[in-house]
Parts: sequence; C-alpha cells; structure tokens
Amino acid sequence: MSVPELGAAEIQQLLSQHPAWQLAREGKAITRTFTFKDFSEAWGFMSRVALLADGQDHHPEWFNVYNRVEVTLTTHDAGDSGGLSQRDAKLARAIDGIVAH
Ligand code: H2B
Repeated sequence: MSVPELGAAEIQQLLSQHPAWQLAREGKAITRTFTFKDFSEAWGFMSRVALLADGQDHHPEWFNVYNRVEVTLTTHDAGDSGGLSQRDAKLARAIDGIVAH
C-alpha cells in the first residue's frame, strides 16, 4: 500500500530536526553513521533498534563493521518507487532517542 512521500519542505524540516542525518540516494533516503566503543556496544544498539523498528513495522537498512553501524532509512512503499515518508522521520526520532540516553 502506498504511503505519502515527504515534500521538499517536509524533508528540510526532517533534516533540521535530525542534523546528524544526511540525505542519500538522491533524496530518497536518509543515512547516519554511529560509532561505538566496541562491537558489543554496536550490537546492543542494533538489538534495541531492531525491536523498536519491528514494533513500528518499519525496518532499517544497515551495515555493521565492528564498532560502526551505518543506518539508512527509506520507505519502499512511498510514492511510486520508494522515498522518504513520515515513517522514516518517526524511526529517526526514535533512534536518536536511543543514542541520546
Ligand atoms: N520498512 C521499510 N523501511 N519500508 C517499508 O516500506 C516497509 C518496511 N514496509 N517494513 C513494511 C515493512 C511492509 O512491507 C509490511 C508488509 O508492513
């Protein structure tokens, strides 16, 4: 089922509210890299994000090497061929909340 894609003004708002995230994939995604003390900390973060994301039925694309986790958020169901939606804004907010504590 299709989800509304964010407009230009909504994307700017998302980026200003989440300054650590960057636009990727020609405006169709946002990405943020997290660096932790070691693999255990990185995996702990991934475990928390996984449960949170599954609860939102919205799942990150990510890449992990040792203490680094690169997270990309995009909505496959947005618009005609995927893009950013409020689901990404909501998950970015929740992920930022995890690392803020
Ligand atoms: N995650 C992401 N990132 N984008 C989606 O469009 C998406 C998802 N859709 N998780 C959900 C699951 C959908 O496939 C299920 C059926 O609700």
